[in-house]
Amino acid sequence: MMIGLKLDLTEHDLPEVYYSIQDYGSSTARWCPGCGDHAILTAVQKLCREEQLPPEKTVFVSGIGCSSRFPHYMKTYGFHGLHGRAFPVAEGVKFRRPDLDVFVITGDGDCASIGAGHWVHAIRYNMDMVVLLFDNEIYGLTKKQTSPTSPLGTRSNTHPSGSVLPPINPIQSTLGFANVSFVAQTVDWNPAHLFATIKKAHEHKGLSFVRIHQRCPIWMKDGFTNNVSDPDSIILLNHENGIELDPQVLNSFKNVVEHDPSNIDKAREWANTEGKFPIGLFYQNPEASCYDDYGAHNLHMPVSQKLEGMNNVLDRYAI
Ligand SMILES: Cc1ncc(C[n+]2csc(CCOP(=O)(O)OP(=O)(O)O)c2C)c(N)n1
Ligand SMILES: [Mg+2]
Repeated sequence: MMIGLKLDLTEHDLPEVYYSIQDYGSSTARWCPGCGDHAILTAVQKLCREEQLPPEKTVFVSGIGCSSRFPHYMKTYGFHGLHGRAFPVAEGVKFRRPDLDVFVITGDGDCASIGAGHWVHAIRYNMDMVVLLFDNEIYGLTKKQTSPTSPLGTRSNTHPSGSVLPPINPIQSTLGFANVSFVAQTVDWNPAHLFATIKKAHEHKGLSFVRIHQRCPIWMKDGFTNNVSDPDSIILLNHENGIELDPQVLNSFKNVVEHDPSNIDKAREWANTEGKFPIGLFYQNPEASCYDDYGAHNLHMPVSQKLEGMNNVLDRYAI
């Protein structure tokens, strides 16, 4: 019973449709308990809710790996593709459907090993999409093979006596690729920083590359334990144009340094840091050319007309 309560809905200017977190959640995630992927899923669903991304206009494209199961857990469009091939699929989607919000989900093996060629060119094409690299420093799905980001000496099924080659640093590499426009690093165990980083990446026009240090409690039990228990092992890159953090979150870091994300030389220096690892926005260049600007937009046709054209062509093959 509502006595004396007068609801004047016009005053509140309620949106016709409001998407809640539940509207983005699909089946229960089948990742192991304690896997960092759960935290990333939560952060992404929160972003979708905060930005009110229409599920039918949002696409998650992945390759193969534990992390690449991500699209199954989002009630949006999704494409769980082939190992290492998330980038070209996402580029195809974005080129033909610039109206869609595209996210790429890739693992360290998926991106930096079998998919490395596509990684280089995706950065150079700089199409408007968010790339989340789930870096657990191991092949998780196939149960512990050395990945290109495994620290030197990592014991795995492929290197029982310890890996013998120095790892690739995805931040350092990406900062070296032509036409790079956005590079950030975060960790799965700091939800505030994780969320703020993904949000900043989503705001950027162009390809936003975000490497997320991600825990794998089964195959890399000791990975990141020092960093999780000792926040001082992390250096926070801070700047007015960087990742926006609440003062409480900012104050929880002991090592905070000012880093202007327009300075690529400094960004490369930070990427080379040994021992402690820096998180935050390394580099952003909003002026970099976007290859999608030469796609559907450049045909001076509305998307509806393009779709009609595509459907006409496909109809020729209808049986
Ligand atoms: C062409 C091809 N080669 C190899 C495999 C086997 N395979 C599946 S997932 C995977 C590695 C996954 O590691 P990563 O990308 O780091 O993802 P994670 O499972 O750690 O999230 C490999 C080698 C495959 N599915 N397809
Ligand atoms: Mg991995």
